[in-house]
Amino acid sequence: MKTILNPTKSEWKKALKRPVQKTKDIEKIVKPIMRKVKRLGDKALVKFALEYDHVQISKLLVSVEEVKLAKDKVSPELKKAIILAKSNIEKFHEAQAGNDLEMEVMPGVTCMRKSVPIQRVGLYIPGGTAPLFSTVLMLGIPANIAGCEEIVICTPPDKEGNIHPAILYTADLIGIDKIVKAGGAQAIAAMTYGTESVPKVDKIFGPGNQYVTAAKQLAVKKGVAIDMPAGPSEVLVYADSSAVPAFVAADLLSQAEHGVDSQVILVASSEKVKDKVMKELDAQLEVLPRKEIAKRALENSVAVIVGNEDKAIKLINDYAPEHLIICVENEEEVVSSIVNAGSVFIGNYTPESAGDYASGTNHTLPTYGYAKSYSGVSLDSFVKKITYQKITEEGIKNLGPTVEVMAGNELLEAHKNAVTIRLKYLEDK
Ligand code: HSO
Ligand code: ZN
Repeated sequence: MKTILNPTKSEWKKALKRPVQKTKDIEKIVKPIMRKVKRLGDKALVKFALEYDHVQISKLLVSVEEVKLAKDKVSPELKKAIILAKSNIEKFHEAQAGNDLEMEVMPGVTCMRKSVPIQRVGLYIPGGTAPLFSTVLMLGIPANIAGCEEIVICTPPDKEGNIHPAILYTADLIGIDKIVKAGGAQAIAAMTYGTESVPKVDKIFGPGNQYVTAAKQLAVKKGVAIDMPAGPSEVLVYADSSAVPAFVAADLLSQAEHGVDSQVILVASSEKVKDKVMKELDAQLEVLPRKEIAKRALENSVAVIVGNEDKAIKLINDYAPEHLIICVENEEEVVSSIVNAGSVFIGNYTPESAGDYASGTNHTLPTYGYAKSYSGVSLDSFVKKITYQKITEEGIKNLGPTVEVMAGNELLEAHKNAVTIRLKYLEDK
């Protein structure tokens, strides 16, 4: 991890630059995959599973028996943990409902807005080195609460053609029964176009590698919405002498172990704070099973020493981290000054891991600086808002002349006439 001391804005901009994503090269690989899935449907999914995942799949859809078997393989301890996480995530996401509104803006003119579920959603759950069954909770729970009609999960199988038992257990627990053994760009293509086994969906959610991300971007061009643009995962920890160095180091490492491209940033109030964290980091890194991944992620990572709090806040808002951990004396003021972050973790006893799994907030968050303009996944992500209006005779009399004047001045005579004809009708009545 390299260190920079009291940087100017241009220095920190350079040091905290995210790695450039080579989207064009990846698109070149992904486009033919998308086309093939569109043309050949399930056949293409089977073919790509053999080619990329080295597994021959006889049935793409997970069967009831497979789910049953998986349930027996999950330990009671893990089941208990997943059930508790589910309860917290449900509570927090259920509380996000209920912002429908209805108001009479002037006599006889009523406007309404109602949340309506997105009908068909596709959830992508990565497999690979870390099977993210927690993501099943984070995406499946709000989809259920929103009332989405059709929910499909796509997730890659292992070399034996099986899905990780905890993914199947979790999906079953929240009532999702359509699980397809498909990963990578081909899974996104299947949800974009629909195949014999995979329904075409209206919106695709979930994290994934660069191929999945590129495929999601291409899906957008085909009229399918996505949760958000994505880049590698990241955390920024802002620490002063009130932070426990061992905790800070543990948080940095928890993000670093996600992938070699993860970025972790430490903003320390002094060199002393930074040194203490680094010492802990080195010691903790040595004993991590995913040490090699974390080590490489740390190579892309930076410690910044910023003595001045205002400047630290400016740097954080400029970087717009996916996860922001704040461990400083002046906690409240710093928290209230944050305007760009995916999710904020406050104080020594709030590790990012809590939000990753079980506190109740969602862990699907904007990376790569998108926190400047995107929110993380929430109940809102699974609904769209329809507006309604109802105008009475009295209402059209009150509002009509205004519309006539505006339409006339935009030189849109037909618009104006749609009002005039009604007002005249009422006059003649
Ligand atoms: N930190 C990840 C989420 C996750 N962590 C899932 C563990 N499992 C999102 O950036
Ligand atoms: Zn994580």
